[in-house]
Amino acid sequence: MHIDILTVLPELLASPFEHSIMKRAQEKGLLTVQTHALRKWAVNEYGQIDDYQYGGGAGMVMMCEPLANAIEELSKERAYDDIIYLTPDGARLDQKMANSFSLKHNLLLICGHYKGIDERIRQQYVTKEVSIGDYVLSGGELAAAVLVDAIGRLLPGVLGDETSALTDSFQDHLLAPPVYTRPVDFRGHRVPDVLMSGDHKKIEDWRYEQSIQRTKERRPDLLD
Ligand code: 6GU
Repeated sequence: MHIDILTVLPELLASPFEHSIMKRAQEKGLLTVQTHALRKWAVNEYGQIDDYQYGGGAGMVMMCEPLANAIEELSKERAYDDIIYLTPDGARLDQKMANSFSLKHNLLLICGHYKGIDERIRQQYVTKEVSIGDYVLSGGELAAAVLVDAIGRLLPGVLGDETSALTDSFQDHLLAPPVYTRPVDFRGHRVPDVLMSGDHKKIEDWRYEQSIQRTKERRPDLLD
C-alpha cells in the first residue's frame, strides 16, 4: 500500500512512521508513506496557502488552488482509491473503517488546518472525510498519523503473528481480555490459574468470558 499525505507541517509527520511496527511495514516493502509539503504549491513566493474567509469571521481557510494543484499533480503519479480529508466533522474512525481502508492500494490524506479547507475542494476531490473522535485537534496531522497506524498494522505480513490483529479489541466488537506475563506472583497478586493450566480450550473459553465481561462493564454500546 502507498499513502501520500498532504500537509502544511511535514515535520510533524517525520517520525511517527519510523518506529516499531510502521517502520517494519515500510522495511518489508508492505507500506510506503510519503509526506508532501503543501507550500510547494503555494500561490505566491511568500508561501501563501490560506486566506481570509468570505463572509467574515476569525480564522483562515486553506485555499483551493494549492490543494487542487497538489491533488492533480499527485494523481498523475497514482490512481487513488480514496482521497481522504481529515476533519473533526468527518465520519468517526473505527476498526471497521480501518479494515476497509486496509484493502486499498493508494490513499491520499489531506490534513486540514486553521478553519479547514475550502468547501469546493471537499466537493470536487475528496472522496472520504474522517474524524478520529469527538474532540478538536489543532490540525489533521496527528489524526493522519493515527489513521496510517490503524491501517498499516492490518496489512498482511506486517504483524509478526499473522493472526494477532484478529484478536485485537474491537475486531469482533469485543474488548481484548486481560493479559499477564512473568512473574506468577507479583507482590501477592497471582496470575489466574487457568492461564497456566496448559488446557487450550479452557484458556480460550476464559478469555472469551473475560472479553464479554469487560465489554459489558466498559463498553456496553459495543454489544448492541
Ligand atoms: Cl481528523 N482533525 C482535527 N483537526 N481535529 C480532529 C480530528 C481531525 N479528528 C478529531 N478531532
